[in-house]
Parts: sequence; structure tokens; C-alpha cells
Amino acid sequence: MRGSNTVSAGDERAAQGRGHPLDPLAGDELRRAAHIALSRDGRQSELRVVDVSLYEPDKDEVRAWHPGARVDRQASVVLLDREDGSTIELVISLRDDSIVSERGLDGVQPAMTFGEYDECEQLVRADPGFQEALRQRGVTEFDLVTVEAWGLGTHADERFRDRRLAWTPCWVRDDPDDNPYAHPIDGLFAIVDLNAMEVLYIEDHGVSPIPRTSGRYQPETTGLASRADLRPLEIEQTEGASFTVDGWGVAWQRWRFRIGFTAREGLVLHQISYRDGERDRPIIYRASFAEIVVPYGDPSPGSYRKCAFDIGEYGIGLCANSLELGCDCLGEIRYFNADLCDDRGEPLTVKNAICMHEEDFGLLWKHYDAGTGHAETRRMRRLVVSFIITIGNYDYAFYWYLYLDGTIEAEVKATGVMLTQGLAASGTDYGVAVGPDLVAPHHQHFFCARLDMEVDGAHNSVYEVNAAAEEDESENPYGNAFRPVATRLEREPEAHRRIDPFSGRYWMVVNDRVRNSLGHPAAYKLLPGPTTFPFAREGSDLMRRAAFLTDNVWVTHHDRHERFPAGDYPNQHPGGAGLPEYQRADRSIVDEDIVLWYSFGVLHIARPEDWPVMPVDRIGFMLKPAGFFDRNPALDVPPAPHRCA
Ligand SMILES: [Cu+2]
Repeated sequence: MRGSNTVSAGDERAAQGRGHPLDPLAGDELRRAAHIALSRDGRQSELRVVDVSLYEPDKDEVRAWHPGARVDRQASVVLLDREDGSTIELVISLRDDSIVSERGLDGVQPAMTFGEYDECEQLVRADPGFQEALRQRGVTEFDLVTVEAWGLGTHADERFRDRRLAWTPCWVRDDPDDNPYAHPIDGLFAIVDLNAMEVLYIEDHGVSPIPRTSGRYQPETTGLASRADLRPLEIEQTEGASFTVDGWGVAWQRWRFRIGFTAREGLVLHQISYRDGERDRPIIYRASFAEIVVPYGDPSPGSYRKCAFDIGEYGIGLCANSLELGCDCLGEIRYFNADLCDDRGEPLTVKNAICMHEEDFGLLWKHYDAGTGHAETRRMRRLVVSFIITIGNYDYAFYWYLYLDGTIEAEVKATGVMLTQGLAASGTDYGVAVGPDLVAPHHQHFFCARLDMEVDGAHNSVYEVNAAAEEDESENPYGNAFRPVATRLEREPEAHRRIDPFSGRYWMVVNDRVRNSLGHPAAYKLLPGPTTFPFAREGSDLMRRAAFLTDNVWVTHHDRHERFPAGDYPNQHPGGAGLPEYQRADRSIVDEDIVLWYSFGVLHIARPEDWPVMPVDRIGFMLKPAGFFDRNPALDVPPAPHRCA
């Protein structure tokens, strides 16, 4: 039956320690790991659980695994000690419920927890100084005020820099069903110590009118009648879907991969391979979105701090939606639940967090032979694995697509409600009016994908390819000659590169040890899509903390502990962590186990049409086989049954 195809995949096998070593932690494992960590020194009440996720075994161990083999499942746990402000990283063995390793870190701030976020909102709403400032703005129903907890970056007041801080942009609803982002309360912010859970001070930059523009988008207010001629469009697969699922393992056409999920990154794809004859040929060992940064360009009081690190400061897995058939996903869907835990270590399940289905994607290939009048046509199909998050005002949908011809694509769809400010408070120099009294400030959305590559195995190199005109005139007498020039990236410090549409620049991840029948080395090419570059000044908060935004493509030598482009703890970080730091190791990246990082973004100058809820904006990139196969690998796709009238 449709839609009933949901599993807490592998729960039972995980409980027996017989699951695959990369299966995400199940609810019971999360709870055990959290509680072992919390109860280790009897100070449970002072601790918050920030993150519990699978501590992934070494690649050799994973590759050596066979079905039925026993696995020592380990969990990585991050705790926050509210009393002394330290962060504790632990690795817990779930085989014997023991602590494998433990280290304390001072001077870092892990991601905010939902518990903190909610407590902060209650605290600020109840604060007498904040309430007085609201009254001055004509707001008396404090329950209708939305108070968000945002990271302060490097903008913390000198006096409080070593505390765990949040600042609180706020909005007000007209009634509980109203869209709060239509009614920003400008110039009023609380600065909160999240460990003490106390308001340190209230920042009030002066009263300005709260915008009255409506942000309602529900059908009761927008009306649906004028689209009554939109008739049903159903997707039917009368014989079911073409993929098979075993626990978290998926097989579809030639593709094999495993699904994972973490609180911080959300969906992770492991061990993506393509079956070529008798061989399952590996392509990517692990793929995920590892950071999102959304900087705003408005310098008005308080707002200059708007710069969210959605993965490092919050965690997008924790923001996953429960998806609904017919709305978020259409067709023959397979859902997967995501098991997570709250900051007390209690497990919670996001039902139907991951959606998998097939899509018809138009033409795959075609040729009409004018001589014979015969046409051969094949239709493209893709497998879609996705999840959708809501983080404050924005919603992001993340898609991984696998195509019949060996192409892998990642796409992000940005939607939801834009952040707003009052026209009176901020003007339109750094924003676009979306209502008579309402402005959406200019901003950018940056994403960084971490692609742990293994094209035909662990020995890969990366070549940058630029097409160029032949400059040697004797070789180019007619002026038409051009060719691609490939340059191998040798060591890490040189391996941070920008797109260049003028030279058609792309990057090849190559296994020089494997050749196709034509002698080409096995390779996948990274094709960049549209992007944007940061406008923040060098040395600014954004550029210090997210230095990875300066370039699109970064290559590092694999290290299982190097997972985040802005570092493990970008919250309040002074800067320099992540990719720039990883590359300082100056490792060779030639014929090595390498990680490819691709960073890209959207410039969002608001359109009035983006209000009150924006139609999706799409952005992404592709990886295409280039010499990986001998010829078009999709020649054998069968023709679709003819249905011509
Ligand atoms: Cu935007």
C-alpha cells in the first residue's frame, strides 16, 4: 500500500549488533549513548546533550564488513557543561556501554540545542525590561512574540565574550495563526547567557512602528477559487517502484548506496557505487551538506549581526520535517524515519524524514535517422533521495539525484519566508520593499557539500581543467583551435579554487590507476552550477568564520575528523577553523584518499514575488562520469512502451 512503506530501518538488527557499520544510530542506541555520557560523573543536571551520532568506523573496517558480522557500534557524543561552560567530546562503545575516549574543550561553543532555543524564548518574553520595551511599541500580548536565539559570531561584547551567548531578533503575530515574519520588532534585542539562562542586557535602538503588511499565506486568506481549473496530476507506478531496500541499503538500477542521517548534517549518502558489468565500482564514500551560511547585508543597528550558520550553530538534521505524501512527495514513495535525541538525551523520531522515489526526467537520449526515418528514444529516470528542513523563517529541501547515465546531482531548494525589517527602521539601501512598510534585506545563502570521493577506490587525484584557445599560431593558422588544459592539484595549500565560466572550468576526480578500454583514466567531473561570492569585507565576522566561502572547490587529504568547512564549532568562533586549517597540514593530494568540498551560493536580492512565502529557488551541482565508462552507459535502457495515438 502506498505511503505505508516506512521503516525504522535496521532497528532490530542494530539492537543485535548485526546491522551495517554505517547504519545511523537507532533510538535505543542514542538513548544509551547519551545516558552513559550524562551519568559518568553524577552531574547530569548541569549537562546538555548537544549531539549524538554514529562514530563511523575506519573505512578499512567498513569495507571488510560482511552481512551477519558483528560490529562494535560506537557513538560520538558532544555534551555541554552549563556550569563551567566547557564542551565534552566522548566516544561511547555500544557493545559494552563503556567510554572509549573523552576530552574536554574550553573556549568553544557547540551548536545551540532546541532546549536552549525554547528556554531562551520563554526567558526573554518574561523579562521585565524586554516587556517594557514591547509595551512602548504597543505590544502587550507577549505570548504572540516570536523570540529567536541567534549566534553572535564575533560580535560579542568584550565583557561577555567567554560566555555562551545568543542575541534575539523578534517578531509579533496578530493572532496565533499569523505569520510573525510580517511584523518585525525592529531595534530590540536581548543578549542572553544560555548557560546561566539569564538576560545579560537589553539592546533598544529606539522605537519604530511595527509593519502592518500581511504575511498570511494560508488558503483561508489567499483564496483558491481562481485556480479551480487545475486538475489532478497523479503519478502511478502500477508495478511498484524499481528500487529495493534492505535496512538502510538501497539498490536502484546500477546504483548501490546506503542512507545515513545525523543531527548535524541530516541526510548522508554512503558508499555510492555504480554496477558496471560484474563490478560495483565505487564513486563516493560519503556525501553530505556540511555547512550552510546565510549572511545579511544590512548594517542597521543589531541587524549587522545577522549571519546564520545553520549546520554548525543549529544542526539541520534536527530541523527535519515529517514529510507528507501527495504534498512534499509525489508518487511511489519510500520513507525513512530519522532517530534523534533531545538535549536531555531522550530519543525522538522524525517520522518520514527522508523521502525516496523515482522520477521521470524527460529525455535521456534520442536520434532520428533522416535516411531511414527511424527514431530511437529513451526516457531519463532518476532516483531522488531528499529531506526538507525548517529553520526559523526559511525552509530548505535537499535532494540527491542518481541518473541512469551515471550522473549524480545535488540540489537545494530554498523556500519559506524571507527575514524582514521595518521600512522605517532600515530603509531600502540594503533591502527591497515587499510591502508598504516592510523590507527584506539583501542576503546570500551559501552551501558547502563534503564529498569523500573514492572513484574506483581510495587513490584519487584532482585535475582542474580550463579550456583555452591555442596560442601557438603555427598550430592555429585559422584561429579556431582550442583545447582543455588539465592541471593536477598537487598539495593542499594550492587546492582551493574558484569557478571560471570563461574557461569552462571544471574539476576531474581521477583514479590514474584504472583505465577504460580507450586508455582514459577513470574519472568523475565536478560541474559547478551558478553561484555567488561573499560581499563581506576581508576580516569581517563572516570572512573570518567562513573563510571557505572565498573559493568554490577545496581538496583535502581524507581525515575522518575533518568534517566541517567552518570547523566543528563555528558558534562564536574567532575564525580560521575548518578548511583553511585543514589545508595548513600541507598534505599531498595526488593518488591519495581525498575529500572534495564544493561551496556555492545564491545571491538573494528579494523580489516582491518572494513575499509572503517564496517560490523555490534552486541551486546545485553535478558529478558526471568522464572516462569512467567506455561509452554511453545508458545504451541498454529499454525503450518506453509506445503510447502514441
Ligand atoms: Cu533568501
